[in-house]
Order: sequence, then C-alpha cells, then structure tokens
Amino acid sequence: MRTQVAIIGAGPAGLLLSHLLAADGVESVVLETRSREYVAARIRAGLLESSTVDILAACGLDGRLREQGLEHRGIYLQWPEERHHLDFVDLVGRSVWVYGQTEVTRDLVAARDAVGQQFVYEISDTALHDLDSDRPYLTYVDVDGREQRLDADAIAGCDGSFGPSRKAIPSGVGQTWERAYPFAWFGILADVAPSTDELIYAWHPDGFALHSMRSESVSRLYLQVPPDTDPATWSDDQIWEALARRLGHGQNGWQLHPGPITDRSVLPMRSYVYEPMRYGRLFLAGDAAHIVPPTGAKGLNLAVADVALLAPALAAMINKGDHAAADSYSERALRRVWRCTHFSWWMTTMLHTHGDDFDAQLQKSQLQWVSSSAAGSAGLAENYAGLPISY
Ligand code: FAS
Ligand code: PHB
Repeated sequence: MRTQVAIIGAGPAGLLLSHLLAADGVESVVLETRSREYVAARIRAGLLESSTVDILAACGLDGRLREQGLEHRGIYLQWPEERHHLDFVDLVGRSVWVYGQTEVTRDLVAARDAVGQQFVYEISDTALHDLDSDRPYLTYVDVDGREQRLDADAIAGCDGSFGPSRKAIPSGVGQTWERAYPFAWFGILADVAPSTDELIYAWHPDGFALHSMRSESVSRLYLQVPPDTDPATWSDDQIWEALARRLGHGQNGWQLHPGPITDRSVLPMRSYVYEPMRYGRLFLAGDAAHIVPPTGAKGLNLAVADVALLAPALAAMINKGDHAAADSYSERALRRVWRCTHFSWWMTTMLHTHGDDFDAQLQKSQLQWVSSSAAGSAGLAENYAGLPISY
C-alpha cells in the first residue's frame, strides 16, 4: 500500500491528525495495534481545555460535546477546613469542559468513518524504515498474520508512550528527561451524581484527592496511593471513606455522596519529555513524545495541541514542497510541551504529600497564596484553562 501520511496509533493524537490532514486534502492511513472496540472503551482523561474545544469546534467536532459535556468556570482548591473557588472566566476569560476522552474518541472515529478513513486495526510487529529518506515506509503483520508494507511521504508517531516510533530514532539523536513520582493515582468511576458543581483538588495530610465527573450522573474520583497499590486490595467502603476524609466531608455542611463503583485502576505518575519530536520523515505527537502527571489535566490536551501544529506542517510539506513548518515543528511544539510539563509538575508537587513536614508547610503556604492572590490564581488559571496553541 501507499499513502501520504502513515499514522501509527488510533488514540486522540492519531485520530485528530487524520481529520486535520484530510481537511487540507492530505490522505492518511491510521494503523492501530488494539481492536477498534478496545480503543473505544479505554477510560482516560476527562477535561478539555479551551484551546482543545476551539480546535474541535473549528473542525465541526463539538456537537455532542456542547450537548453532553459540562462547561466549568473553574475549580476548587481544598485543604483541611478551607475550600477556595478559582474562577477561570473571571481570571483569564476562558472556561474548561468536562467531556471524557472516550467521548472525544467516539466523535473522532465517527467523523473519520463517515468519510471512509482507512483504518487498520489489530496489527502487530510494527516497524519503521528509511526514516532519513524521502520515501519512508512501515512494515507490520495484519490481523490475518500476513506481512504488510505501507509506503508514505511521512510517518506520524502517535503510538503513545510504549509504541515503536520514538524507539525507531537512532540512539544518540535524541535526549530524554524523566521524573518518576513516589505515588500513583487510584481512579474510580461511580454511578452517582457528582457531589460538587466543579472539580475539587484537595490537599490532605493523608494524601491528595480529586473529585471530577463524567456527567450529571457519573462521578470520576482519584486518590493518591503508593505506586505499587493493587486496586483489588481496597474495599469500596475504604475508598469512599478515604475520599470523604480528604475531600472535606462534613466541612461547612458539604457531603460526599458515595455510589456503586463501576471501574477502578491505578495510574502511575511520571513526567517524561523526548526531544526532538522529529527525525527525518518521522514526526512524533502526543504521549509518544511526552507524558505528564494528570494533576494538570494536560495529557490529552497536549496531544491535541501537537497535532494542531503538525497537520498544517505536513500539509505544506506534502502539498507544496514547503518544509519550513515541518522543520520548525519540534521546536514550536516543545515550547508548549515544556510549559505544560512544568505546570503539571507544579500542580503535582503542590498537592501531593509525601511525609515531609517541612514540605507540607510549604504546600499549605503555596495553596493559601494561589487561592488568595490575584497573580497566583491568574497564573494557575492561565495554565489550566489552556494557553494559545501557538504559545
Ligand atoms: P494514546 O496512548 O491515547 O494512543 C496511542 C495509540 O497507539 C494507542 O491506541 C495504542 O494502542 C497505539 N499503539 C501503541 N503501539 C502501537 C503499535 N506498535 N502499532 C500501532 N498502534 C500502536 N490524561 C489526562 O489529561 N487526564 C487523565 O486523567 C488521564 N488518565 C490516564 C489514564 C491512563 C491509564 C493513561 C495510560 C493515560 C491517561 N491520561 C490522562 C493521558 C492520556 O489521556 C493521554 O495523554 C492521551 O491518551 C494521549 O493521546 P495519544 O498521544 O493519542 O496516545
Ligand atoms: C478526569 O476527569 O479524569 C480528570 C480531571 C482533571 C485532572 C485529571 C483527570 O487533572
């Protein structure tokens, strides 16, 4: 087979890239190692920053989002005996939306299917070849066990943190930065109406907790736990009791309402950046190039921002032979990657306790300042609600 852009990965980065390329008349094939059903069912991110919503709206993909999503003006910062609302609309003129990544994926797949996008699911042994030539190609084994080859003008590595793209770049070309955190997030989905109108990020001596949601009837909550926690070892009562304590149940009359837990998982926390996000005709986007701890709600939004820069760059290179934007893609994308990496680290270190009393005092002082200072709250709001894509 031959195409203009071979996209490895049918997650948000790969799906949106295929959509944006098609809008510029560039054909692509999206290759995915999992099944269509598996990708559709994955439960991950839940919060869209304003720049992401603008991009989805610009390509006509915001219909269901505006019907079923929940627009939020801001978030609450909470610590024992105190809860402060940060209103992003008042502070920086931008809101955020609660709309699950599974819904974004569903909207993108439907839009691609409607125009006959070529998908190849359940492939294996994906390998990348001749990346430093102008005729790169992929080889893989299809679902029937047949070896296949796909020639392309460019390859987009949208294959997440464990995919083959980044590893196909010769060692010595790139540089990596990594920070593993000494804790993880225990995430649950529950069939119960959220106990709050907007997200609550809670600092507590026992550990961080987050009250998010997916709809008016489904709540999404997270607890800081040790990195090696087995989700099966916590009873439902233990989970709800820890969430209630950390989120301030009973404080100023607020109550956390428990309900049936329908999904549970433990998500390790790390920061990871790989530079450069381009090698020859291979371009990396999304988790293939960077990972952020979810405290800043940036993972999905960064993937969207990468492909919003990558799509026009590839279109100019393929349609007009103009390589300027492709040549500057990595540098431009990494400016925002590092801004979001810092913000995610800043939120994570401000809100997660790790048994150090001095750090706990610093964290509480930081929370007091961020919540009460116009400059501090605007700084959080500007980063959380989303910087312009061209940041
Ligand atoms: P993805 O990982 O979404 O997609 C990559 C795709 O490539 C996958 O479908 C994979 O199967 C495929 N692939 C891999 N190897 C391949 C190969 N050899 N051949 C073909 N295909 C291959 N972010 C938040 O903001 N908030 C959250 O709460 C949050 N929770 C998360 C929970 C989990 C368990 C994980 C893993 C991530 C979470 N994230 C969260 C981050 C997540 O949302 C990512 O940022 C987002 O999915 C990035 O999208 P992609 O870059 O498309 O990568
Ligand atoms: C979520 O709803 O899954 C979510 C929201 C905000 C975060 C992380 C996860 O920072």
